[in-house]
Amino acid sequence: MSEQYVDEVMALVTQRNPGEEEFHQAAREVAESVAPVVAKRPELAKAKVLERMVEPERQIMFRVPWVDDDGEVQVNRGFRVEFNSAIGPYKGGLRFHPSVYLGIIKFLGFEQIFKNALTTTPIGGGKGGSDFDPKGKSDNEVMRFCQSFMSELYRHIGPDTDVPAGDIGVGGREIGYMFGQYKKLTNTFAGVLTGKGIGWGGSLVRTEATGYGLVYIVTRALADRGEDWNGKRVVISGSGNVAIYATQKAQQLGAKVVALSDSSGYIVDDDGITLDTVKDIKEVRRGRIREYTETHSSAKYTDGWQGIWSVPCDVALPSATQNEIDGAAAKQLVDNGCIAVGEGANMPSTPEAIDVFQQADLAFVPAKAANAGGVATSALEMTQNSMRLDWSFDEVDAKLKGIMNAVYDQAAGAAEQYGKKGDLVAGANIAGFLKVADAMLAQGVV
Ligand code: NDP
Ligand code: 2IT
Repeated sequence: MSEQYVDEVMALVTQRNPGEEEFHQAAREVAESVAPVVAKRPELAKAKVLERMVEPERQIMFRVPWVDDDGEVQVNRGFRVEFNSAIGPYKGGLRFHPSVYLGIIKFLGFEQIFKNALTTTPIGGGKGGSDFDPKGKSDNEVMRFCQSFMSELYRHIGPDTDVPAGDIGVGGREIGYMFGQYKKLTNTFAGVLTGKGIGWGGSLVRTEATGYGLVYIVTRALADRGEDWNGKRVVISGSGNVAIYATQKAQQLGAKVVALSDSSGYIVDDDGITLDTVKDIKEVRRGRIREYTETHSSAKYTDGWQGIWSVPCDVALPSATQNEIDGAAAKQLVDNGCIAVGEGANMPSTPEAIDVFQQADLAFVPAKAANAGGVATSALEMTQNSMRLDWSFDEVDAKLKGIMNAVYDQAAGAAEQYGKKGDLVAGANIAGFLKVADAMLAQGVV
Protein backbone atom coordinates (compact mmCIF):
# COMPACT_ATOMS: atom_id res chain seq x y z
CA MET A 1 0.00 0.00 0.00
CA SER A 2 2.76 2.43 0.97
CA GLU A 3 4.66 2.27 -2.30
CA GLN A 4 1.50 2.52 -4.38
CA TYR A 5 0.33 5.50 -2.34
CA VAL A 6 3.66 7.31 -2.87
CA ASP A 7 3.44 6.58 -6.61
CA GLU A 8 -0.11 7.95 -6.78
CA VAL A 9 0.74 11.15 -4.95
CA MET A 10 3.89 11.63 -7.00
CA ALA A 11 2.02 11.07 -10.26
CA LEU A 12 -0.25 13.93 -9.24
CA VAL A 13 2.69 16.14 -8.28
CA THR A 14 4.73 15.52 -11.43
CA GLN A 15 1.75 15.92 -13.80
CA ARG A 16 0.53 19.12 -12.22
CA ASN A 17 3.98 20.67 -11.77
CA PRO A 18 6.05 19.68 -14.80
CA GLY A 19 9.74 20.53 -14.70
CA GLU A 20 9.70 21.59 -11.03
CA GLU A 21 12.33 19.09 -9.96
CA GLU A 22 13.17 20.56 -6.57
CA PHE A 23 9.48 20.50 -5.64
CA HIS A 24 9.18 16.86 -6.78
CA GLN A 25 12.20 15.99 -4.64
CA ALA A 26 10.77 17.66 -1.53
CA ALA A 27 7.30 16.14 -2.05
CA ARG A 28 8.66 12.62 -2.60
CA GLU A 29 10.64 12.69 0.63
CA VAL A 30 7.58 13.67 2.66
CA ALA A 31 5.31 11.18 0.84
CA GLU A 32 7.75 8.34 1.53
CA SER A 33 8.01 9.26 5.22
CA VAL A 34 4.28 9.62 5.86
CA ALA A 35 2.93 6.76 3.69
CA PRO A 36 3.11 4.23 6.56
CA VAL A 37 1.30 6.69 8.84
CA VAL A 38 -1.48 7.27 6.31
CA ALA A 39 -1.78 3.49 5.93
CA LYS A 40 -2.45 3.23 9.68
CA ARG A 41 -5.01 6.05 9.67
CA PRO A 42 -7.46 5.48 6.80
CA GLU A 43 -9.31 8.74 7.56
CA LEU A 44 -6.21 10.63 6.35
CA ALA A 45 -6.26 8.76 3.04
CA LYS A 46 -10.02 9.19 2.67
CA ALA A 47 -9.83 12.95 3.28
CA LYS A 48 -6.96 13.12 0.76
CA VAL A 49 -4.92 15.15 3.21
CA LEU A 50 -1.54 14.71 1.51
CA GLU A 51 -3.08 15.19 -1.95
CA ARG A 52 -4.43 18.53 -0.69
CA MET A 53 -1.15 19.47 1.01
CA VAL A 54 0.88 19.18 -2.21
CA GLU A 55 -1.42 21.70 -3.91
CA PRO A 56 -0.71 25.26 -2.70
CA GLU A 57 -3.75 27.13 -1.40
CA ARG A 58 -2.74 30.06 -3.60
CA GLN A 59 0.17 30.98 -5.93
CA ILE A 60 0.90 34.54 -6.95
CA MET A 61 3.30 35.50 -9.77
CA PHE A 62 3.85 39.07 -10.76
CA ARG A 63 5.89 41.51 -12.80
CA VAL A 64 8.50 43.56 -10.92
CA PRO A 65 9.65 46.45 -13.12
CA TRP A 66 12.30 48.90 -11.87
CA VAL A 67 14.82 51.39 -13.22
CA ASP A 68 18.56 50.77 -12.72
CA ASP A 69 21.22 53.43 -12.03
CA ASP A 70 21.86 53.85 -15.77
CA GLY A 71 18.21 54.70 -16.35
CA GLU A 72 17.48 51.33 -18.00
CA VAL A 73 14.19 49.58 -17.32
CA GLN A 74 14.63 46.13 -15.78
CA VAL A 75 11.93 43.48 -15.45
CA ASN A 76 12.03 40.70 -12.87
CA ARG A 77 9.49 38.12 -11.81
CA GLY A 78 8.03 38.00 -8.29
CA PHE A 79 6.50 34.99 -6.50
CA ARG A 80 4.54 34.26 -3.35
CA VAL A 81 3.25 30.74 -2.82
CA GLU A 82 0.76 30.55 0.06
CA PHE A 83 0.93 26.84 0.70
CA ASN A 84 -0.96 25.95 3.84
CA SER A 85 -2.81 27.94 6.51
CA ALA A 86 -4.24 25.08 8.59
CA ILE A 87 -2.39 26.03 11.77
CA GLY A 88 -1.74 29.75 11.29
CA PRO A 89 -1.08 32.56 8.80
CA TYR A 90 1.25 31.70 5.90
CA LYS A 91 4.83 32.22 7.08
CA GLY A 92 8.14 31.91 5.31
CA GLY A 93 10.96 33.83 3.72
CA LEU A 94 11.59 35.64 0.45
CA ARG A 95 14.55 34.55 -1.68
CA PHE A 96 16.21 36.93 -4.14
CA HIS A 97 18.56 34.93 -6.37
CA PRO A 98 18.88 34.59 -10.17
CA SER A 99 18.14 30.84 -9.93
CA VAL A 100 14.66 31.44 -8.48
CA TYR A 101 11.71 30.01 -10.44
CA LEU A 102 8.38 28.55 -9.34
CA GLY A 103 9.84 25.09 -8.59
CA ILE A 104 12.32 26.50 -6.06
CA ILE A 105 9.71 28.61 -4.31
CA LYS A 106 7.34 25.61 -4.20
CA PHE A 107 9.90 23.25 -2.67
CA LEU A 108 10.73 25.85 -0.06
CA GLY A 109 7.07 26.65 0.65
CA PHE A 110 6.15 22.98 0.91
CA GLU A 111 8.96 22.21 3.37
CA GLN A 112 8.04 25.32 5.34
CA ILE A 113 4.63 23.79 6.21
CA PHE A 114 6.19 20.93 8.18
CA LYS A 115 9.09 22.93 9.61
CA ASN A 116 6.73 25.57 10.94
CA ALA A 117 4.50 22.91 12.48
CA LEU A 118 7.51 21.51 14.34
CA THR A 119 8.32 24.87 15.93
CA THR A 120 5.28 24.52 18.25
CA THR A 121 4.23 28.07 17.18
CA PRO A 122 0.98 28.82 15.27
CA ILE A 123 2.25 29.51 11.75
CA GLY A 124 1.28 28.09 8.36
CA GLY A 125 3.64 27.62 5.41
CA GLY A 126 4.56 29.89 2.50
CA LYS A 127 7.53 31.18 0.55
CA GLY A 128 8.27 33.83 -2.04
CA GLY A 129 10.98 35.67 -3.84
CA SER A 130 12.31 36.81 -7.16
CA ASP A 131 14.92 36.04 -9.81
CA PHE A 132 16.42 39.46 -8.96
CA ASP A 133 20.15 39.31 -8.16
CA PRO A 134 21.10 41.79 -5.41
CA LYS A 135 24.81 41.08 -6.03
CA GLY A 136 26.60 44.06 -7.54
CA LYS A 137 23.54 46.33 -7.29
CA SER A 138 23.74 49.70 -5.57
CA ASP A 139 21.68 50.38 -2.42
CA ASN A 140 19.42 52.61 -4.49
CA GLU A 141 18.81 49.88 -7.05
CA VAL A 142 18.00 47.38 -4.29
CA MET A 143 15.61 49.94 -2.75
CA ARG A 144 13.81 50.59 -6.04
CA PHE A 145 13.49 46.87 -6.68
CA CYS A 146 12.14 46.19 -3.15
CA GLN A 147 9.63 49.03 -3.49
CA SER A 148 8.37 47.69 -6.82
CA PHE A 149 8.20 44.14 -5.41
CA MET A 150 6.14 45.33 -2.43
CA SER A 151 3.88 47.49 -4.64
CA GLU A 152 2.28 44.21 -5.75
CA LEU A 153 2.93 41.95 -2.75
CA TYR A 154 1.32 44.27 -0.18
CA ARG A 155 -2.25 43.42 -1.28
CA HIS A 156 -1.69 39.70 -0.59
CA ILE A 157 -0.08 39.84 2.86
CA GLY A 158 -0.95 41.02 6.39
CA PRO A 159 -0.11 40.26 10.02
CA ASP A 160 -2.93 37.68 10.25
CA THR A 161 -2.76 36.54 6.61
CA ASP A 162 0.79 36.06 5.40
CA VAL A 163 4.03 37.26 7.01
CA PRO A 164 7.18 37.08 4.82
CA ALA A 165 10.79 37.32 6.05
CA GLY A 166 14.32 36.88 4.69
CA ASP A 167 16.10 34.02 2.96
CA ILE A 168 19.00 33.95 0.47
CA GLY A 169 19.65 37.51 -0.75
CA VAL A 170 17.14 39.06 1.64
CA GLY A 171 18.45 40.43 4.93
CA GLY A 172 17.90 43.47 7.12
CA ARG A 173 18.44 45.97 4.30
CA GLU A 174 15.82 44.44 2.00
CA ILE A 175 13.30 43.87 4.81
CA GLY A 176 13.68 47.56 5.73
CA TYR A 177 12.95 48.80 2.21
CA MET A 178 9.98 46.44 1.84
CA PHE A 179 8.57 47.38 5.25
CA GLY A 180 8.82 51.09 4.40
CA GLN A 181 6.90 50.59 1.18
CA TYR A 182 4.22 48.42 2.86
CA LYS A 183 3.72 51.07 5.53
CA LYS A 184 3.42 53.82 2.94
CA LEU A 185 0.93 51.92 0.78
CA THR A 186 -1.33 50.77 3.62
CA ASN A 187 -0.86 53.57 6.14
CA THR A 188 -0.45 50.97 8.90
CA PHE A 189 2.48 50.07 11.11
CA ALA A 190 1.98 46.31 11.20
CA GLY A 191 3.98 43.18 12.02
CA VAL A 192 3.74 42.12 8.40
CA LEU A 193 7.37 41.16 7.86
CA THR A 194 9.82 39.60 10.31
CA GLY A 195 13.53 40.25 10.54
CA LYS A 196 12.79 43.94 11.04
CA GLY A 197 15.39 46.22 12.63
CA ILE A 198 15.72 46.52 16.38
CA GLY A 199 13.86 49.69 17.34
CA TRP A 200 11.11 49.38 14.72
CA GLY A 201 9.49 46.06 15.54
CA GLY A 202 12.34 43.61 15.10
CA SER A 203 13.16 40.94 17.67
CA LEU A 204 16.51 40.51 19.32
CA VAL A 205 18.11 37.17 18.31
CA ARG A 206 16.26 36.97 14.94
CA THR A 207 19.52 37.73 13.10
CA GLU A 208 21.36 34.98 14.97
CA ALA A 209 18.43 32.58 15.29
CA THR A 210 18.86 30.14 12.41
CA GLY A 211 22.58 29.59 13.04
CA TYR A 212 22.21 29.46 16.82
CA GLY A 213 19.20 27.12 16.57
CA LEU A 214 21.15 24.83 14.25
CA VAL A 215 23.96 24.52 16.77
CA TYR A 216 21.50 24.03 19.66
CA ILE A 217 19.78 21.11 17.94
CA VAL A 218 23.03 19.48 16.80
CA THR A 219 24.14 19.73 20.44
CA ARG A 220 21.25 17.36 21.25
CA ALA A 221 22.20 14.96 18.46
CA LEU A 222 25.81 14.95 19.66
CA ALA A 223 24.74 14.45 23.28
CA ASP A 224 22.75 11.36 22.25
CA ARG A 225 26.11 9.89 21.19
CA GLY A 226 27.93 11.04 24.31
CA GLU A 227 29.64 13.86 22.41
CA ASP A 228 29.79 17.67 22.61
CA TRP A 229 31.29 20.54 20.59
CA ASN A 230 34.48 20.87 22.56
CA GLY A 231 37.51 20.57 20.27
CA LYS A 232 35.44 19.44 17.27
CA ARG A 233 36.60 20.40 13.76
CA VAL A 234 33.63 21.93 11.98
CA VAL A 235 33.09 22.68 8.27
CA ILE A 236 30.27 25.10 7.41
CA SER A 237 29.29 25.94 3.83
CA GLY A 238 28.11 29.42 2.88
CA SER A 239 29.14 32.61 4.61
CA GLY A 240 25.79 34.32 4.83
CA ASN A 241 23.36 34.81 7.69
CA VAL A 242 23.02 31.15 8.68
CA ALA A 243 26.71 30.22 8.31
CA ILE A 244 27.99 33.27 10.22
CA TYR A 245 25.86 32.74 13.32
CA ALA A 246 26.31 28.96 13.29
CA THR A 247 30.04 29.67 13.32
CA GLN A 248 29.66 32.10 16.21
CA LYS A 249 27.68 29.69 18.41
CA ALA A 250 29.84 26.65 17.57
CA GLN A 251 32.95 28.66 18.50
CA GLN A 252 31.33 29.80 21.76
CA LEU A 253 30.76 26.13 22.61
CA GLY A 254 34.41 25.26 22.06
CA ALA A 255 34.42 24.03 18.44
CA LYS A 256 37.02 24.97 15.84
CA VAL A 257 35.35 26.09 12.61
CA VAL A 258 37.95 25.54 9.88
CA ALA A 259 36.13 26.20 6.59
CA LEU A 260 33.51 28.52 5.06
CA SER A 261 32.50 29.18 1.44
CA ASP A 262 30.49 31.25 -0.99
CA SER A 263 29.29 30.45 -4.51
CA SER A 264 32.79 31.17 -5.91
CA GLY A 265 34.95 29.00 -3.62
CA TYR A 266 35.95 28.09 -0.09
CA ILE A 267 38.56 28.97 2.54
CA VAL A 268 40.27 26.66 5.00
CA ASP A 269 41.97 28.08 8.09
CA ASP A 270 43.39 25.32 10.28
CA ASP A 271 43.95 27.88 13.04
CA GLY A 272 40.18 28.39 13.18
CA ILE A 273 38.18 31.03 11.31
CA THR A 274 38.37 34.61 12.65
CA LEU A 275 34.68 35.48 12.50
CA ASP A 276 35.13 39.26 12.80
CA THR A 277 37.01 39.22 9.48
CA VAL A 278 34.22 37.23 7.80
CA LYS A 279 31.55 39.53 9.21
CA ASP A 280 33.41 42.56 7.92
CA ILE A 281 33.80 41.04 4.44
CA LYS A 282 30.27 39.68 4.09
CA GLU A 283 28.04 41.89 6.27
CA VAL A 284 29.75 45.26 5.97
CA ARG A 285 31.53 45.26 2.61
CA ARG A 286 29.39 42.65 0.81
CA GLY A 287 32.62 41.17 -0.56
CA ARG A 288 33.82 37.65 -1.42
CA ILE A 289 35.09 34.98 0.99
CA ARG A 290 38.38 34.82 -0.93
CA GLU A 291 39.30 38.23 0.60
CA TYR A 292 39.79 36.47 3.97
CA THR A 293 43.21 35.26 2.83
CA GLU A 294 44.38 38.86 2.35
CA THR A 295 44.64 39.27 6.14
CA HIS A 296 45.09 35.64 7.28
CA SER A 297 48.21 33.94 5.98
CA SER A 298 47.21 30.69 7.73
CA ALA A 299 44.22 30.39 5.36
CA LYS A 300 44.02 28.90 1.87
CA TYR A 301 41.39 29.72 -0.77
CA THR A 302 40.22 27.18 -3.37
CA ASP A 303 38.02 28.00 -6.35
CA GLY A 304 34.68 26.16 -6.63
CA TRP A 305 32.21 25.61 -3.78
CA GLN A 306 31.80 21.80 -4.00
CA GLY A 307 35.33 21.06 -2.80
CA ILE A 308 34.54 22.15 0.75
CA TRP A 309 33.20 18.66 1.57
CA SER A 310 36.66 17.16 1.02
CA VAL A 311 37.94 19.09 4.06
CA PRO A 312 38.20 16.58 6.96
CA CYS A 313 35.86 17.43 9.85
CA ASP A 314 33.96 15.99 12.80
CA VAL A 315 30.79 18.01 12.13
CA ALA A 316 29.46 19.40 8.82
CA LEU A 317 26.82 22.14 8.70
CA PRO A 318 25.73 22.74 5.07
CA SER A 319 24.33 26.29 5.19
CA ALA A 320 24.42 27.61 1.61
CA THR A 321 21.77 26.17 -0.72
CA GLN A 322 19.78 23.15 -1.98
CA ASN A 323 21.49 19.98 -3.26
CA GLU A 324 24.96 21.20 -2.31
CA ILE A 325 25.98 17.75 -0.96
CA ASP A 326 25.64 14.90 -3.46
CA GLY A 327 26.29 11.20 -2.85
CA ALA A 328 30.00 11.48 -3.60
CA ALA A 329 30.49 14.46 -1.28
CA ALA A 330 28.57 12.65 1.47
CA LYS A 331 30.81 9.62 1.05
CA GLN A 332 33.88 11.83 1.33
CA LEU A 333 32.58 13.29 4.60
CA VAL A 334 31.88 9.82 6.01
CA ASP A 335 35.25 8.44 4.87
CA ASN A 336 36.98 11.37 6.59
CA GLY A 337 35.34 10.47 9.90
CA CYS A 338 32.51 13.00 10.11
CA ILE A 339 30.17 12.06 12.99
CA ALA A 340 27.35 14.60 12.61
CA VAL A 341 25.63 16.62 9.88
CA GLY A 342 23.11 19.38 10.61
CA GLU A 343 21.32 21.02 7.68
CA GLY A 344 21.34 24.81 8.07
CA ALA A 345 20.22 25.29 4.47
CA ASN A 346 16.95 23.99 3.04
CA MET A 347 17.33 20.57 1.33
CA PRO A 348 21.15 20.83 1.07
CA SER A 349 21.62 17.03 0.82
CA THR A 350 20.46 15.11 -2.24
CA PRO A 351 18.45 11.91 -1.57
CA GLU A 352 21.62 9.92 -2.42
CA ALA A 353 23.59 11.91 0.17
CA ILE A 354 20.95 11.27 2.85
CA ASP A 355 21.16 7.54 2.07
CA VAL A 356 24.93 7.63 2.55
CA PHE A 357 24.58 9.45 5.89
CA GLN A 358 21.91 7.09 7.17
CA GLN A 359 23.82 3.96 6.11
CA ALA A 360 26.88 5.29 7.94
CA ASP A 361 24.73 5.83 11.04
CA LEU A 362 26.07 9.29 11.75
CA ALA A 363 23.93 11.87 13.54
CA PHE A 364 21.90 13.50 10.75
CA VAL A 365 19.58 16.39 11.60
CA PRO A 366 17.44 17.26 8.54
CA ALA A 367 16.65 20.81 7.49
CA LYS A 368 13.02 20.94 8.64
CA ALA A 369 14.24 20.39 12.19
CA ALA A 370 17.77 21.80 12.03
CA ASN A 371 17.02 25.25 10.61
CA ALA A 372 13.64 25.77 12.28
CA GLY A 373 15.13 28.27 14.73
CA GLY A 374 14.92 31.15 12.26
CA VAL A 375 11.24 30.90 11.53
CA ALA A 376 10.52 30.04 15.18
CA THR A 377 12.12 33.33 16.22
CA SER A 378 10.11 35.05 13.49
CA ALA A 379 7.01 33.68 15.24
CA LEU A 380 8.37 35.15 18.50
CA GLU A 381 8.76 38.48 16.66
CA MET A 382 5.10 38.26 15.59
CA THR A 383 4.09 37.60 19.21
CA GLN A 384 6.03 40.64 20.44
CA ASN A 385 4.51 42.79 17.66
CA SER A 386 0.99 41.70 18.70
CA MET A 387 1.72 42.43 22.35
CA ARG A 388 3.54 45.68 21.48
CA LEU A 389 6.33 44.55 23.78
CA ASP A 390 10.03 43.79 23.28
CA TRP A 391 11.68 40.85 25.01
CA SER A 392 15.37 40.90 26.04
CA PHE A 393 18.08 39.00 24.14
CA ASP A 394 18.34 36.39 26.90
CA GLU A 395 14.58 35.89 27.03
CA VAL A 396 14.32 35.24 23.29
CA ASP A 397 17.46 33.08 23.28
CA ALA A 398 16.05 30.94 26.09
CA LYS A 399 12.77 30.51 24.19
CA LEU A 400 14.71 29.58 21.03
CA LYS A 401 16.65 26.94 22.95
CA GLY A 402 13.41 25.54 24.38
CA ILE A 403 11.87 25.39 20.90
CA MET A 404 14.89 23.61 19.38
CA ASN A 405 14.69 21.04 22.18
CA ALA A 406 10.99 20.58 21.46
CA VAL A 407 11.67 20.19 17.73
CA TYR A 408 14.27 17.52 18.47
CA ASP A 409 11.99 15.69 20.91
CA GLN A 410 9.09 15.66 18.44
CA ALA A 411 11.22 14.38 15.56
CA ALA A 412 13.01 11.76 17.65
CA GLY A 413 9.72 10.77 19.35
CA ALA A 414 7.76 10.33 16.11
CA ALA A 415 10.62 8.32 14.59
CA GLU A 416 10.57 5.94 17.54
CA GLN A 417 6.78 5.71 17.64
CA TYR A 418 6.63 4.72 13.97
CA GLY A 419 9.40 2.12 14.18
CA LYS A 420 12.20 4.28 12.76
CA LYS A 421 14.22 5.03 15.87
CA GLY A 422 17.04 7.49 15.16
CA ASP A 423 15.70 8.41 11.69
CA LEU A 424 15.10 12.12 12.14
CA VAL A 425 14.17 12.55 8.46
CA ALA A 426 11.14 10.31 8.91
CA GLY A 427 10.50 11.67 12.42
CA ALA A 428 10.47 15.35 11.41
CA ASN A 429 8.29 14.68 8.39
CA ILE A 430 5.80 12.57 10.35
CA ALA A 431 5.54 14.90 13.36
CA GLY A 432 5.10 18.00 11.17
CA PHE A 433 2.65 16.23 8.89
CA LEU A 434 0.44 14.94 11.71
CA LYS A 435 0.05 18.35 13.32
CA VAL A 436 -1.08 19.93 10.05
CA ALA A 437 -3.10 16.87 8.97
CA ASP A 438 -5.14 16.84 12.18
CA ALA A 439 -5.90 20.56 11.78
CA MET A 440 -6.99 19.97 8.18
CA LEU A 441 -9.23 17.07 9.18
CA ALA A 442 -10.89 19.21 11.86
CA GLN A 443 -11.48 22.10 9.45
CA GLY A 444 -13.20 20.05 6.75
CA VAL A 445 -12.58 19.96 3.02
CA VAL A 446 -11.37 23.48 2.32
P1 NDP B 1 22.51 34.49 2.61
O1 NDP B 1 22.08 35.13 1.35
O2 NDP B 1 22.77 35.31 3.81
O3 NDP B 1 23.81 33.61 2.35
C1 NDP B 1 23.82 32.59 1.42
C2 NDP B 1 25.22 31.98 1.35
O4 NDP B 1 25.18 30.80 0.58
C3 NDP B 1 26.21 32.89 0.66
O5 NDP B 1 27.49 32.66 1.18
C4 NDP B 1 26.11 32.45 -0.77
O6 NDP B 1 27.25 32.75 -1.56
C5 NDP B 1 25.94 30.97 -0.63
N1 NDP B 1 25.20 30.45 -1.79
C6 NDP B 1 23.97 30.84 -2.20
N2 NDP B 1 23.61 30.19 -3.33
C7 NDP B 1 24.62 29.38 -3.61
C8 NDP B 1 24.84 28.47 -4.65
N3 NDP B 1 23.93 28.25 -5.63
N4 NDP B 1 26.00 27.79 -4.61
C9 NDP B 1 26.91 27.99 -3.63
N5 NDP B 1 26.75 28.87 -2.62
C10 NDP B 1 25.62 29.55 -2.62
O7 NDP B 1 21.41 33.39 2.90
P2 NDP B 1 21.08 32.63 4.27
O8 NDP B 1 22.31 32.42 5.06
O9 NDP B 1 19.94 33.33 4.89
O10 NDP B 1 20.52 31.25 3.72
C11 NDP B 1 21.35 30.10 3.53
C12 NDP B 1 20.48 28.85 3.51
O11 NDP B 1 19.77 28.75 4.75
C13 NDP B 1 19.40 28.83 2.43
O12 NDP B 1 19.22 27.49 2.02
C14 NDP B 1 18.15 29.29 3.17
O13 NDP B 1 16.97 28.83 2.55
C15 NDP B 1 18.38 28.62 4.52
N6 NDP B 1 17.65 29.18 5.66
C16 NDP B 1 17.75 30.51 5.99
C17 NDP B 1 17.09 31.00 7.09
C18 NDP B 1 17.22 32.41 7.54
O14 NDP B 1 16.66 32.75 8.58
N7 NDP B 1 17.95 33.28 6.85
C19 NDP B 1 16.20 30.13 7.88
C20 NDP B 1 16.22 28.75 7.50
C21 NDP B 1 16.91 28.32 6.41
P3 NDP B 1 27.23 33.99 -2.56
O15 NDP B 1 27.34 35.20 -1.69
O16 NDP B 1 28.39 33.77 -3.45
O17 NDP B 1 25.92 33.92 -3.30
O1 2IT C 1 13.63 28.88 5.43
C1 2IT C 1 13.26 29.54 6.42
O2 2IT C 1 12.74 29.01 7.40
C2 2IT C 1 13.46 31.00 6.39
N1 2IT C 1 14.04 31.51 5.43
C3 2IT C 1 12.95 31.85 7.51
C4 2IT C 1 11.50 32.16 7.34
C5 2IT C 1 10.91 33.12 8.33
O3 2IT C 1 9.72 33.43 8.14
O4 2IT C 1 11.57 33.58 9.26
